Amino acid sequence: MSTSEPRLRIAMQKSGRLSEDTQKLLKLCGLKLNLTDRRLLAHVSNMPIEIMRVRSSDIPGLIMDGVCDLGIVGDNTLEEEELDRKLKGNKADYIRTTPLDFGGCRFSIAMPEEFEYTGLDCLNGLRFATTYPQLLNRFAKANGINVEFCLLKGSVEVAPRVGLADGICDLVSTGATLEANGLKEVAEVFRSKASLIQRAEGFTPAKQAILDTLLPRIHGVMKAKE
Ligand code: PRT
Repeated sequence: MSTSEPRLRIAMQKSGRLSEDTQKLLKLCGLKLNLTDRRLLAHVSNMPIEIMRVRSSDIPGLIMDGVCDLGIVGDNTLEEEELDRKLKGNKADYIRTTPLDFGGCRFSIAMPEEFEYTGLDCLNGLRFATTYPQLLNRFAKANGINVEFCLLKGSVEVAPRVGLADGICDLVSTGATLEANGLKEVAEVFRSKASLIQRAEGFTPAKQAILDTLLPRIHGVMKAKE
C-alpha cells in the first residue's frame, strides 16, 4: 500500500473501560491492530485504516471537528460534549452510526444513605458533584427542578462526605462504589452504552469505500452477538 493512500481514521479510548471491548470489536472485524503503549497513531496492517488512541472525553470533539472519521465512545461523553458545544455556539454535528453492546451504565443521582428521598422535588436547590453537568442540567430542566453543581473529573462519590455537595450524579454499573461511600441511587438520569459515531461531513470516495467495507463487518459482529 502506498503511504499517500488515504486512511480512515478511527478514534478509540487509549486506556480505560472501553478500550478492551473496542479492540476486541475491531479485531473481530478482521482489522490487524498493532497497538503498543506509546504508539498513539497506529496503522492497521491489512486495511487502509489508522487508529488514534486518546482520552475518551476527547473523542466527540475529534469527530465534531472532523479530525477523525469514526469514533467509539460512551453516549454520556458524547451527549455531554454535544450539549456543551451547543451552549457555547460551537460546531456539534456527528452521526451516530451504530449502538454497540458494551460500556453499559446508568448516569444516576445518588444521595447519602440517611437522606429521605420523597421524589425529584426534594432535590430542588441542592448541589451535586458531577463530571457531566450538561446531562444533569438537561434532566433538571425537563423535570422542573433547579440544581447547582460542582465539577469533579473523578472520585465524585467522595463529595458529599467532605461537604462539597449534597449529592452526586455519576455513572453507576454495579452500585458497589456508591455503597462503599455511603450513598444510595435515587433517580436515573440517563442510560448509556458505547456508540460508533462518524463525522457529519461527507467522505471522499476513497474513504467512503473503506467505510462501506468496515460497517457491514461491524453490523455482522453485533448481530452475531445478539
Ligand atoms: O479518561 P477518559 O477521558 O478516557 O474517560 P473516562 O474517565 O470516562 O474513562 P473510564 O474508562 O472510567 O470510562 C469510560 C466510559 O465507560 C464512560 O464514559 C462510560 O461510558 C463507560 N462506563 C461504564 C463507565 C462505567 N460503566 C462506570 N461504572 N465509566 C465509569 N464508571 C465508574 C463510575 O464513574 C464510578 O466511579 O465506575 C464507578 C462505579 O462503578 P460501580 O460498578 O461500582 O457501580
